[in-house]
Amino acid sequence: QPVQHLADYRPWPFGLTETRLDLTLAPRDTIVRAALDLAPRDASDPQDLVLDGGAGLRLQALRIDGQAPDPVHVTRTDEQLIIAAAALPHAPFTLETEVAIDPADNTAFEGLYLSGGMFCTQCEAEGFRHITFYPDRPDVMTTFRVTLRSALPVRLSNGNPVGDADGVAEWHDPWPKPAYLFALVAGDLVAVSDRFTTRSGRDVALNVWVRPGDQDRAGFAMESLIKSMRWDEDVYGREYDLDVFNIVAVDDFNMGAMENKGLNIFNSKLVLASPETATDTDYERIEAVIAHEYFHNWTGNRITCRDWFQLCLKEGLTVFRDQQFTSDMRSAAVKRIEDVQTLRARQFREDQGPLAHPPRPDRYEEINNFYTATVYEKGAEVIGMLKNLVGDDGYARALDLYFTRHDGDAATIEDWLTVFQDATGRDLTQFKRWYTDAGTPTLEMTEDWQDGTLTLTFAQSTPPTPGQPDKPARVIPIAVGLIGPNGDEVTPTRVLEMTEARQSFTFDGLGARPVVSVLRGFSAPVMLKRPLDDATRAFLLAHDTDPFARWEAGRELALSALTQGDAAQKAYIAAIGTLAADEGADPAFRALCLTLPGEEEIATRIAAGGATPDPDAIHATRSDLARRIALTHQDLLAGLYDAMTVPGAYSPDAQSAARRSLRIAALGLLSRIDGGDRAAVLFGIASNMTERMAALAVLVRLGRATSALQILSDEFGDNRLVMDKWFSVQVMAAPPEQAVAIARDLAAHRDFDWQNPNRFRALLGGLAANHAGFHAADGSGYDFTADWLIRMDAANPQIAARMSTAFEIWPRYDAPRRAHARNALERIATLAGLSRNTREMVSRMIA
Ligand code: B3K
Ligand code: ZN
Repeated sequence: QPVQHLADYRPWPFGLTETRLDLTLAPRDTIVRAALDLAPRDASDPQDLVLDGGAGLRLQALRIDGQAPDPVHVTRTDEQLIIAAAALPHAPFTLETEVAIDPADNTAFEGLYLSGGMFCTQCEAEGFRHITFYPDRPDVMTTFRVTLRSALPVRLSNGNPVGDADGVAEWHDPWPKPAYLFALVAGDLVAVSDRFTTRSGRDVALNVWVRPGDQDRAGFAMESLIKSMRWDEDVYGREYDLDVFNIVAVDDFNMGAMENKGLNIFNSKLVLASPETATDTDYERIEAVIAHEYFHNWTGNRITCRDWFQLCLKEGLTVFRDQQFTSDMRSAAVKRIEDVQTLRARQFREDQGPLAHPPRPDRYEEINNFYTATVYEKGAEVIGMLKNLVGDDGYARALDLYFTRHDGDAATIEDWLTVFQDATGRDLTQFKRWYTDAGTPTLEMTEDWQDGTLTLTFAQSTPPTPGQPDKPARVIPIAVGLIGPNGDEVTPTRVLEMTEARQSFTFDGLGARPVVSVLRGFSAPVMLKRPLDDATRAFLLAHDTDPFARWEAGRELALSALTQGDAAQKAYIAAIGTLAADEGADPAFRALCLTLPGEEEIATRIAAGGATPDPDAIHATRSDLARRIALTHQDLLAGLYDAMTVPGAYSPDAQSAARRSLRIAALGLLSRIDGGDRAAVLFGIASNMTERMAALAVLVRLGRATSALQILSDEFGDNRLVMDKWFSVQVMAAPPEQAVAIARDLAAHRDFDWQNPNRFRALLGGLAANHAGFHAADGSGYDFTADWLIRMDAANPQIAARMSTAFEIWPRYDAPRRAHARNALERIATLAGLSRNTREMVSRMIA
């Protein structure tokens, strides 16, 4: 398939008014009968009917208005079925097809497949074409009627149930939708059920479907769904629009979850949770992803994307909405810091390497390669900036207009920006660059103080990215507050709008020179550089009223402690000691301040400064600093560790989780000097998985986890999700010099079911997350990963291509490492039969 270009978009030349599907499910020879009610858009200009669908579809019948067309008018290519215009009526007609497919052989988990005896589907982005011949593009929207035939007890599809008897279920979805939102499930499932009444009085049946035996771990998912439905009504005025909402948990799933209309399908790790098996982080993720998929009902389903270049229209907005939801359910300050950490670790990293692309790309070969941190997380940041610029009222008016104007549409980024322009009167021409230009801008700030006037001068620049050598200036909203020498805020937060490459802003009438708190709330996704001494950073860490800026001051101090000398370390250690002891502060915030930046983030920072990161040195320096913190503050940390227990039964709420996070932060630091004794005790007595996993990670790092690992596998050997953790922690937390050898041993373990995406990610993703281990100087981490990518590519291209991003920043390392990485990538690139997915990724990386 050639490169797809945004500029080549053309509407489909037919209208589609209804799709009827009839499936007889079987592991092999599932029969799919499809009837499509079509009409040419322009009868005076006859067009061929081009349907997507490749060699995997065994065509058994083809009829136009009940008649088989003359075979000379029918062509099949590797990826399409083409019926010549000459064989088509000039008026509305019905196309019927019948194909046979083999879900049991579908190891790519795209289209219709089997997972543990259950039939399920994944159609985004282009999976529907593996089920039947169809115009598989998001701008073709229609209603669906589906008949499912299967002896399995539960048979689900989109929309409302019409009937279910004698192994035949019928579903009708009245809301027009593109094929990527189609889904079906058939299996031996049980439901946790509840009901929800929408504010206009619609009574909705809610079900979370799981395998028998898993019901007691599905309650939290249901609670999260109900909270999401209420929140979307309260905050966005968006109601649910069907009589049922089904969620199904599936063990084999390529990503997190999928927003199919009325039938969300989830990776079981984002549904199932109990205190004994899931961590606080798992609970928070479940709540957020249930919300995300539910919110897609309006931002994604009712209003979808015109084409896949517009993917961030639905994903950026839906991430932004789920972030708002989590801030409302939990601590807004902590959530913002967590989101910035994720953005830096994943998106800034992506922007720094050969895979950098804008939130709205204008070319791709394989769209599944563009479900990235840039499309999702940066897509959400761009909306946050927009909201900053137009204000809360402007944002609310624009969103109302978006929903009224575009309900039922397949829309574009242009449509989205036009709504903001129309609702607020603001010209967004320059703002649009955030969507079309790749790269993380660097923002430099200098200060000048004279006679009561403070002048802040900012300079922005963005390094070149693939295909985009020149980067014009962008609009950057810079939230600034001023703090007086005594620690009081003298100027509350104000958003400066930078539009030039270089621009100054003044604050006058000031009595004494203030300390500048800048980029409050991380008001723009940029790398800020400002000359600031450690004492001033420590002052901000103590006094800033903006929690993000306060945390950021600590982060900057930590980075300076890691790269500068002894004095910087002393300043940092003293400052975080004060903060950790501050009983007035949220324990989760204190935990975030006590946690050192990760090795990956440190490497990204070093590379952004133009230097070459040395993974071994980063690892050693970071470990030393952690040890120094522990030595200096051992009494304080031991006190926190003992005090931050949570009495009573486990609860995943934010306050309890906050206390556990501070306790765990203290545990991690103390383990640098107590030999892991506390962790060994905690692993033995803790009854919740949060503390057990934290203790286990410490024990793995210290090489004393043998018996703990044994205990965990004896207890949970038959629980896939716990065993995924068991695999990943051993590699992720391993001493770097042993990580590859441990990964190799685990890959030979009888429970390493590599075709299961979660298990594969646990091991290979665990290694990629061990920065110094993956980047082992002898190239062994690269070779091991390449071997497995090659093997996985033959079974499941999406997973292989996704995991290949472990290499995405290879050019920033030293020459010997670069040579090893290039060899590994070239070994993959030259493979015969490589998938389009992995080929595109690897060729972009070695271009
Ligand atoms: N829209 C899906 C992701 C589909 C990924 C296709 N490779 C889940 C989500 O973002 O909500
Ligand atoms: Zn999404």
